[in-house]
Amino acid sequence: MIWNETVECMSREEMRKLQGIRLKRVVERVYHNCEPYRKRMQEAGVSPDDIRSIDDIVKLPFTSKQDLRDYYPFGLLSSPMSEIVRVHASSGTTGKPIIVGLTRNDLAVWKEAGARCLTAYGLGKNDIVQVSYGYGLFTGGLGAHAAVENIGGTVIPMSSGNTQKQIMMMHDLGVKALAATPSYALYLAEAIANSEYPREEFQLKVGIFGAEPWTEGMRRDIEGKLGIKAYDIYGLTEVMGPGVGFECECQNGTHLNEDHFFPEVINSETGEPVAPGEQGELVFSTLTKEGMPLLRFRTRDLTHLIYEKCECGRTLVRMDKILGRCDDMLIIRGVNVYPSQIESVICTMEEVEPHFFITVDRVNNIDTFEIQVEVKEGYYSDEMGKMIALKKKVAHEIQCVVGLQPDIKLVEPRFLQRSEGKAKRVLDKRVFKND
Ligand code: DLL
Repeated sequence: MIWNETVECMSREEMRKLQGIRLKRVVERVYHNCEPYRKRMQEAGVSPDDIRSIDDIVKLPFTSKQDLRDYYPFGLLSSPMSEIVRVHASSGTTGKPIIVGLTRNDLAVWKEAGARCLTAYGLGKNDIVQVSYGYGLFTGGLGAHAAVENIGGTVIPMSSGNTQKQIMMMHDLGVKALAATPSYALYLAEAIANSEYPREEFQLKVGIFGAEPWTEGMRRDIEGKLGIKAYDIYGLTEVMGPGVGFECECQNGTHLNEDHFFPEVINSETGEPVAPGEQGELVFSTLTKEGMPLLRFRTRDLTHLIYEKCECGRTLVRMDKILGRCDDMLIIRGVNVYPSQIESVICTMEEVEPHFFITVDRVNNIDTFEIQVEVKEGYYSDEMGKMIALKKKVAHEIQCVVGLQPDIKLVEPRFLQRSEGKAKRVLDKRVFKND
């Protein structure tokens, strides 16, 4: 089933025409309503009159996460605050999060995008969907929630955590689809296997998994353990949370809702578009957003685009699975973490040196997050109580900024290897697993 056949199966020519009209409109909007955009465009010598078709997009300057930080919290809004009905946030590279503001119409577009995803997964109004993405500033919970309501399904707004209750609800209410991070899905699968409920008693058939990279191996693992079909859902806070892209039944790439989110792939070093089909950094322009439209936003996600028509009948462009990132952002238990955030905390604490080493792994399907922190000479002590208190303090300060509790290992002064070049501060052991 296809939710919006007119758009999802539109000819390339028609789609480009629609994208061109919408691009012109959004460029006018930001130019007239958002000072930083106007300035940036003037510096680049481009005005709304220069945008006549979607091909003209390359004339526009890029936007980056740094811009969202520089204009924190509301400097990039293109609608008056009175039109903003919702705020979401995602982690930035230092203490401050990135804030986005959405209008009523933005929420309508979001739930339209979400409905296309769920329909592609074979879900409809008779289905019960358990949303185990976190509700709150993170877009996962509320984004998936609105999508289920839009297709007329029944949503169970579980949010994340409380695994035993998750399993009970899934079992007792006859849940057909689970929306969660793939790593949490794996964790749940193991917990179900160890629970009092036999797997045959579950109605679960579909997984709606995203918010972090996952491999084909992980897909097979989850599908086998839960006896379901696992689909990819892609999105990012700045552009629109879950629903920017989705897999269809062919599972041959992730379709992008390109009538709302125009994708480009560029060489991340030069900023030039790559040759068609070549890998590079994914860039999005929001074509219909009102609250905080983004022009040529650099996602830092690496992938390539596939323009051939898909066997499912959709013509919406597809992207390959996200192959990695061209910045140092880690996604740990679904939470975006930058080493620079940790550095910003450590550097303000007088008891520790500005030296640390992060190790991320996956044990029993749960991400582990350990940070070795070097204690300063005068603060290093044989007294256990003192060291435990310091460990707790460091963990707490980091949690306040990152939103995730690390396992702190305090080490003696000069324990960590010093680097002569770029400091190597991260070991991510997960990358080689599951495939
Ligand atoms: O993770 C939005 C989301 C929620 C998507 C629920 C899907 C499901 P952020 O927290 O801003 O937003 O993180 C965005 O997560 O740039 C990618 O690096 C990564 N990511 C998101 N979905 C996928 C996916 C949400 N399906 C960042 N595959 C993005 C791989 C993904 N990476």
